[in-house]
Amino acid sequence: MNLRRLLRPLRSRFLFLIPVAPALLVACNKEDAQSTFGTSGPIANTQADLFIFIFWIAVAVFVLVEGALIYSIVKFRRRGSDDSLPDQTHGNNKLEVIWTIIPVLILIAIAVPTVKIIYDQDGWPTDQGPVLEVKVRAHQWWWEIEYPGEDVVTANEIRIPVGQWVNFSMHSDDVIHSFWVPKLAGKMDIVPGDVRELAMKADEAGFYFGQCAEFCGEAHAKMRFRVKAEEPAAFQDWLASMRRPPVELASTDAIDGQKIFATNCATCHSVNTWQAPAARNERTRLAGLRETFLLDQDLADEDRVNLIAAPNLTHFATRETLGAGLIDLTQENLEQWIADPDAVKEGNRMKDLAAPYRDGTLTPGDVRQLAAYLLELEPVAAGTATVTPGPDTPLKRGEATFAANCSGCHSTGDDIVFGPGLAGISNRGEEAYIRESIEDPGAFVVPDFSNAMPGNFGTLFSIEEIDELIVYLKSL
Ligand code: HEC
Ligand code: HEC
Ligand SMILES: [Cu+2]
Repeated sequence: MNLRRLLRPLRSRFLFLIPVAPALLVACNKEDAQSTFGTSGPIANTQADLFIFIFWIAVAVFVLVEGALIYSIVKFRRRGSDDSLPDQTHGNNKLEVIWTIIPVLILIAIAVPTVKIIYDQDGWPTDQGPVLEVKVRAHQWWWEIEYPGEDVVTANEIRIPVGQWVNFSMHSDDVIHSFWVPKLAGKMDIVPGDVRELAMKADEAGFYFGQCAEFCGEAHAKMRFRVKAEEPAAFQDWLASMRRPPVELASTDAIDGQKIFATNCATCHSVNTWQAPAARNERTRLAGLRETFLLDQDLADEDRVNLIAAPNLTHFATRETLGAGLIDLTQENLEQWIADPDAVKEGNRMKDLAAPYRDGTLTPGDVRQLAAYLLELEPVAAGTATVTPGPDTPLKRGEATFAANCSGCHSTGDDIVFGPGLAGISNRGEEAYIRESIEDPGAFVVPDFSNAMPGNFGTLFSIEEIDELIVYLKSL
């Protein structure tokens, strides 16, 4: 049989590879946002180098083994009508020892650098300056970000300084997720109930793509995020800006939007963590929302309060993306998100749970005003407001604590936001009742409301802070 005839069926069978091959090769483009070849930090660089090293060993093995195979097929093929058996080489000790030892040597050559790098990359170098700690908490399907000790909380976009080691300590509030910034480091699974740590460093400024890399439910593929690496001074400026108050709203749309937000959106989203107490409370607030959500699963439809932990929106206008790193933050995209979040990101919990979507009460006008409001949420310029003059009476301090911690659920009039309106609260009970309502809200649950007020204010606030709150509440 001649060789051409032998190869003919193969040729047609593998024709489909011709259109597919370029598609496969595209995955190797260094410039792509999630390419593991276009690396920008020491962790990813080392991992890519190790990959290339193993890749070339595999190429050499492939060429040698396939070469030997093809050579034997051609050289020892059956010729003419000679039916006699070729020489048999069973039990050739020399050959068998050689082809056992070679793979062992290859595996050792791969194992030594691999194991070394696994140990090297556990933690961070101790001789390269201070390490920035960033807390990441994964939620279905977005990321909560906290800078411990800085009183800064944000979501979905993580700012880090270029050239400094950053240690991400990661938790999950629900299922297993995986944190992956391909250009900076390999992925790390985040398991509920456990803390996982992953250190990395960005050598170049950039807006790096991140992606959850462990299937975690309906919107998993769209659970993205960004890491924005910027010069250390710019990073410090950003941290400081996150603690400054927002600019005064300028447009009437934004001012109207703020009211719509307070009644429809503030139950899940906070916009006030530029204030330190609110920033410190954000984690507990989100954990409380998560508990309400779990509790909700057991309730009949009419009893459900439908709350869930949601991304922090403080100074939202300074972000560049929306929907957990999914699309650019533009007026048009934002309006589309608010009008119908599911059209942008199928399965997200905002559309499922937020009351205005269940009741279909948001008008196109509301949507426009809400977007206008969110797009005006940015900090005042540095120097304009070095912390608004401290409220100095107990009443004023109580008011500030209330604005930062309670106003998302309570109006100071008669309107029900999520909890009861608090106007005239002192007529509803003695001071002891108000105190108990704050410190132990479960002790007496106001009829027709669910027991969904966070239970940790008693430990979160000092005795003075609670006294001030009561002074303020009694004034309503
Ligand atoms: C039931 C709780 C809940 C309510 C109420 C709610 N949201 Fe959301 N919102 C979420 C959740 C959860 C997400 C994250 C969705 C995702 O990315 O999977 C989200 C995401 C967002 C985002 C994108 C944030 C980001 O960083 O990508 C914006 C903007 C937003 N919501 C605005 C609003 C507005 C405006 C309202 C009021 C009309 C509102 N939300 C009401 C739960 C809620
Ligand atoms: C997550 C929403 C939420 C937050 C935040 C919240 N509350 Fe409440 N609050 C409720 C709900 C729901 C009730 C009614 C159920 C109950 O009595 O526990 C309530 C009840 C109350 C009552 C009793 C009202 C009455 O009519 O008798 C007081 C007083 C009160 N809250 C004060 C506060 C203060 C002060 C803060 C901030 C430190 C605060 N709440 C934060 C949801 C909230
Ligand atoms: Cu995930």
